[in-house]
Amino acid sequence: MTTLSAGNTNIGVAVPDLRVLDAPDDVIADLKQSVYTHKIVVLRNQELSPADFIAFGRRLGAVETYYEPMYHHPEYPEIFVSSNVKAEGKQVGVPKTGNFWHHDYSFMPRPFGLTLIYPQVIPQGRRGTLFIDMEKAYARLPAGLRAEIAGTRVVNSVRRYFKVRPSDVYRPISEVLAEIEEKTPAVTHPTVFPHPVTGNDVLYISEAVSHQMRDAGGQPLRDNLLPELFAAVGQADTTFTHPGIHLQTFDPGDLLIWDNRSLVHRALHTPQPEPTVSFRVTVHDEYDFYPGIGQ
Ligand code: 7UC
Ligand code: FE
Repeated sequence: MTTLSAGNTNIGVAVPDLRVLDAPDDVIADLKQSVYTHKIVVLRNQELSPADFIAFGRRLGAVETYYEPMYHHPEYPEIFVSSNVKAEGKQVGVPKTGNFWHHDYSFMPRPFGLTLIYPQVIPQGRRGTLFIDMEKAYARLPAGLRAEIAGTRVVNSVRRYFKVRPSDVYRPISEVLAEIEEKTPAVTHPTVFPHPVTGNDVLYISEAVSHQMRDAGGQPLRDNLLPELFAAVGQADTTFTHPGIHLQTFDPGDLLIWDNRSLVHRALHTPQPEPTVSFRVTVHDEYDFYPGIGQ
């Protein structure tokens, strides 16, 4: 394996030629371990059909199907499609996904540990995904902030980034908002939890979905605490030059796997959209997402 050069965050490792469907179980176990150690693994030179991609996901754990069908691959619902390319005049998947700091599924009661992205059509300009390692970010927080958030919880909701569906046109916005609250009510998670594999504490907040912090008794904490935390870790930096921010680029044939517990991420999109298509499979690994959450 070779270390990727991008950025100074020491995130990421590349694997040149792994036959992901034929590789023995112990090789897959090592691969998984390196996702937790290096946070991102880039598998180069992959040639997988949609069914192969899902089969590989199943070798890593239990595949989660996205709750909102608008994102599904027409033949393989387990694949989340991010695309601005119309197939025979029809929109497939959803354009401009994830253009905000988030963890996948952190607005759900039981998030998953691993995200796999397999880009299908890669734009020339502004390609890549930004990441922040929130394990490192927690370790670098000022001691005062670390003490203040000990034992607290964070409230997350998808409501600010829920994407209106074609079928929502002409619906009253109040009805759409009520549906979001009913189907995906706000959830609380620990603000900090130990990573089940590295054992290090992870700061689990994101600018897109985290909107309140509460003490152990459920009382709201001061309003400016979350913005201070976002600023400290780089999630408020609109120039993306904060030293904690890592840009991960990819080339055709690359398949990315990342640690969805410790990394927050954010997609880059071209202002003048060039064709972009990406397939995603998400996986619950064998560890509780955090202690006490259950399987
Ligand atoms: O459209 C999107 O950017 C999807 C986003 C709100 N959620 C992705 C996820 O897995 O949490
Ligand atoms: Fe995402």
